[in-house]
Amino acid sequence: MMSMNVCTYEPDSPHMIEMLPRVVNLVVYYMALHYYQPMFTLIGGGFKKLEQASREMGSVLPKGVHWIRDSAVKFDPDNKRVHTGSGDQISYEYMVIAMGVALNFHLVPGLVEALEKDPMVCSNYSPKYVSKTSKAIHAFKEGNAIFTFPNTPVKCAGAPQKIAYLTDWHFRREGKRERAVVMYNTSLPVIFGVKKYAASLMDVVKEKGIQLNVRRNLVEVRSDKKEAVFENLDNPSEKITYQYEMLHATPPMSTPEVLRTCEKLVDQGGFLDINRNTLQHKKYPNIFGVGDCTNLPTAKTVAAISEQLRVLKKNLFLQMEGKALKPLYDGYSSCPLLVGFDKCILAEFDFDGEPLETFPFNQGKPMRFPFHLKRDFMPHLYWLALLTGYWDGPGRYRKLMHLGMGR
Ligand code: UQ1
Repeated sequence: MMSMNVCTYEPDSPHMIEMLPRVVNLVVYYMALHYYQPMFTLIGGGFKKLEQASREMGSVLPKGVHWIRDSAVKFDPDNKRVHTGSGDQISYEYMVIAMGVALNFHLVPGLVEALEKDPMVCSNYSPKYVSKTSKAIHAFKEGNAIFTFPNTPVKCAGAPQKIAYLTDWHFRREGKRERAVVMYNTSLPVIFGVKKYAASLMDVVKEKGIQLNVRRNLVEVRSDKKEAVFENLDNPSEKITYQYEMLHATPPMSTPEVLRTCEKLVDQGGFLDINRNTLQHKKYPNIFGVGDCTNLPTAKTVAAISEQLRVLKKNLFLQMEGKALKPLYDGYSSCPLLVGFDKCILAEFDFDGEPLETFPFNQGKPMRFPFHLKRDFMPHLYWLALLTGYWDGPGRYRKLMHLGMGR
């Protein structure tokens, strides 16, 4: 049995590695590569290559961190232990759980088979299928290009529609847009959960002639007939079948099984049950959480994680020193919504869906500057500053940009 001070654990499908370079001394994790997943939209869109989004895991872990190439198979929070796949037990004093979410392609009958066999079925969500997307866009001739959003919480809630906009852009350039129906079928009742940006996105949808169907959930793919079956979530007995020429699927997501089945740690939805302002577990004060596996009621993005890291660093140390925690997290999250090749709406908002914009201009308007921020600047910010512990969100810059006024 090993004994360590702080243990953070990353299983097979992290959104980002969410670690605390100066605090963590143990990482339980077994993936060989680490992916910068915000780049996956650009890879699917044909503007970047998968190799540009990955690094060797060993090269991004901070020096001094002990890397256990293993997986957690059971949490035992009462005895402060984690059981691993190889039969070890790790005891801890404090634990940060940052597991990300699992991609459950297998929960949609026929989807895995379609992704494996049909070159026109793709998903930007998986490194296995993301490179298929741009090939499918170029191979498309005519018919329905269908994009889906599942009936579960997802990471990067903008990604399922961003690829629809990039596809529309390619179709126009290749002169085949009139022969295509670009259809976005979402389980949500709205295009986006934050009012201000939903209004801008509705203008984009109208302008591009995209068919938006709300409350539609993908329940089956029949690749032999090129059919995608959706249920109407307002009337689940009603099934709607569409013929597809191209299908971009966003899989249902959940926390990984080891966490989801640990009732002591999770809420009813299976997400790590933490205080939304301090990031401390609601029952176990020596456990904290960040990122996609938590039940923080905000959008699951790396931008959100960057702000959560600041709060986590502060509160974990306060807890270790026996002091009162600070309710610092306001739900900040951000989603750079690409609405074409060179235009972006930079959504930034809090728990209440109120805009928290960094720059002193209206970020609800599609603009070129945030596109460059997303394509050219963010990857460097991630590799060089976030993973090394220097970037903890744009909060302080927002105050500067607004000359100390506002939040
Ligand atoms: C951000 O901090 C971040 O993490 C590095 C992202 O992920 C790639 C983002 O997309 C965004 C928008 C932010 C927020 C930063 C600024 C400068 C607005």
